[in-house]
Amino acid sequence: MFNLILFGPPGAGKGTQAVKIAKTFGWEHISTGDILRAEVSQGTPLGLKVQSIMQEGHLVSDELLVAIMESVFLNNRAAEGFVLDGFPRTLNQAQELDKMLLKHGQKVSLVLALVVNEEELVKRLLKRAQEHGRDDDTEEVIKNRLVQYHQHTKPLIDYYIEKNIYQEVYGVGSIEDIFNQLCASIKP
Ligand code: B4P
Repeated sequence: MFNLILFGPPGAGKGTQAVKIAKTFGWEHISTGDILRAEVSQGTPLGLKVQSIMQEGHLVSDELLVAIMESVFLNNRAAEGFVLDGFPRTLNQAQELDKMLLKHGQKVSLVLALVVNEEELVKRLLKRAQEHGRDDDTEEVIKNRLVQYHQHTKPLIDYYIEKNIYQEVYGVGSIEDIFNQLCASIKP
């Protein structure tokens, strides 16, 4: 089983590329953002709990995310690979993911990071706000999401460099060119 993490700040193109990679390699695409948004739109107890946290651009608790991911893995045991998009986002989530995979004789195979400058990130997310009206794509909330990224998620880079499974791809340019570069790094 190939376990790929697509890594990067909000707006880097993780969601966009994860869909294409999953389709090309026949793997399961797991977007924690999509899972949480579906819970919110269905008004489930979990959705009600996380709605305001997401609207403010904060991170949902590790405990909830780890429980969600555990059930996703259990429900997809036949998958040949996973593309994780938006998870892990904290050191604790990364450690819990390792433990979870180890329990099933698995490990993270590769972390591919999309590198995009902050000006471009904000531009993309504001454009998406105009097109799709996502609650967390306002200027104020985008700023907070970037702060959260720098404080909690960016430190994961060192964690994965130490494990020798971290690679970067420049994430500015055409979606197709970036996709081709990502694919060139994936060797299942
Ligand atoms: P996510 O849904 O993961 O949101 P995101 O980080 O903004 O990434 P997204 O996938 O949407 O952006 P993308 O780069 O694809 O998370 C939302 C919230 O959920 C978080 O703030 C948090 O509250 C919660 N959450 C999720 N996971 C969590 C976790 N593990 N722990 C705690 N909380 C969690 O695309 C951005 C835009 O750029 C798109 O409009 C796209 O069309 C465009 N784009 C893509 N590639 C481009 C390119 N090459 N050129 C120009 N535009 C491009």
